[in-house]
Amino acid sequence: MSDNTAQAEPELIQLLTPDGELRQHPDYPLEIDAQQLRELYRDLVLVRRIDTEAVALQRQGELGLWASLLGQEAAQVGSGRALHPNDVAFPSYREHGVAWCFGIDPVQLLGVFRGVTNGGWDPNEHGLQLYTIVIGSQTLHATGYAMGVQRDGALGEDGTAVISYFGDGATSQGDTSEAFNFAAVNNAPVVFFCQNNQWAISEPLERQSRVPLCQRASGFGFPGVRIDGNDVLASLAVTRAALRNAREGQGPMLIEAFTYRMGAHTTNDDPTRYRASAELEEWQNKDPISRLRTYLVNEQIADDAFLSEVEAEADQLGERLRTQCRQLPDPEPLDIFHEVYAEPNSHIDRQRADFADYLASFEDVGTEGVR
Ligand SMILES: Cc1ncc(C[n+]2csc(CCOP(=O)(O)OP(=O)(O)O)c2C)c(N)n1
Repeated sequence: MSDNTAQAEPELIQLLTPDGELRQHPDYPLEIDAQQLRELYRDLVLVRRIDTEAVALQRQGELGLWASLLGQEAAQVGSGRALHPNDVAFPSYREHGVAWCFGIDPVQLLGVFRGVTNGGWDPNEHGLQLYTIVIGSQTLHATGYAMGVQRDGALGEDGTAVISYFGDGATSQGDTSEAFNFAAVNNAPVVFFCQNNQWAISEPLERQSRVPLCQRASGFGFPGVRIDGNDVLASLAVTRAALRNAREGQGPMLIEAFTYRMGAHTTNDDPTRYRASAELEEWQNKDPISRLRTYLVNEQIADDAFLSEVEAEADQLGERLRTQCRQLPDPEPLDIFHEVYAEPNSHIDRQRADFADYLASFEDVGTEGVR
């Protein structure tokens, strides 16, 4: 392919520089007070601690797997805190920071990766749909839901906006292109939040797209922007604007959060086999937490007492997760058939009965041992 197909780099929307300096952006003015800034810092630190503990628990054999969000905390917390109570999110499997913003107890996330629950939480209770492993499929689920919101007339200031989280790799899935097109032609109230963490397991970004991902949106007829995904304030301001536009009936928007997966793809992966350590070091200098801490300290919004308080809270959270993860009860074998369909289903009933008979056929397991 000739070089003249390469595109100019789009603007990187950034409010907080890696050195911790705050700038206003003409299109995305941010109103935020000192208390809200401290809360964002607390969120980032606690979310990172959830991740660190979960990786350690997996190494100790307490979880089957974990998908680390290390490096992506700002993209997730900023966008998660932009959501209104009526908004609904469709996540991938790495959205632990978004789950935190929805008030999901992180022990429920551990339950998913320990394999002791079929889903983890009730989506109707929290507005966060279940984690999705089938890459890109949640973009279609989100778009369909958003079209439903539109048909219910549930738009407006107190209405519902929908957000779908996915990765750079997911943009190569047909589902994602179909979702973009459906959302565009129906003017659906959905925000596509792509965390471009530069890697889809071992596939680098240049193998996903010849054009910057945010520019994909224009071909479908809706706006797309690139934000600094390690800047929690850019993520908050731009997602807030996109959700507001969606609620007001202005249709979809694509946000490409330009970030980096600092850890492995999952605990099953070894990134040293396919990427250079210099790349990781470069991104460590853009760490999302240290830049906010620098800003808060320089502006005297946070003092040593506050920073130690947050650290102590993270220690307590870590201890609770270690204890409660080990206490999660193992499911009964027949629980696998729960919540497959919302309504009773004869196929599932038959499979459950067959499996119960099979279990009962073992000498040491009576029917009272199964539910
Ligand atoms: C439809 C489908 N194809 C392939 C896979 C296997 N798979 C799991 S994760 C992954 C990479 C996803 O990369 P990306 O969308 O960038 O998200 P990230 O893991 O980096 O957050 C792939 C190909 C899958 N889960 N679903």
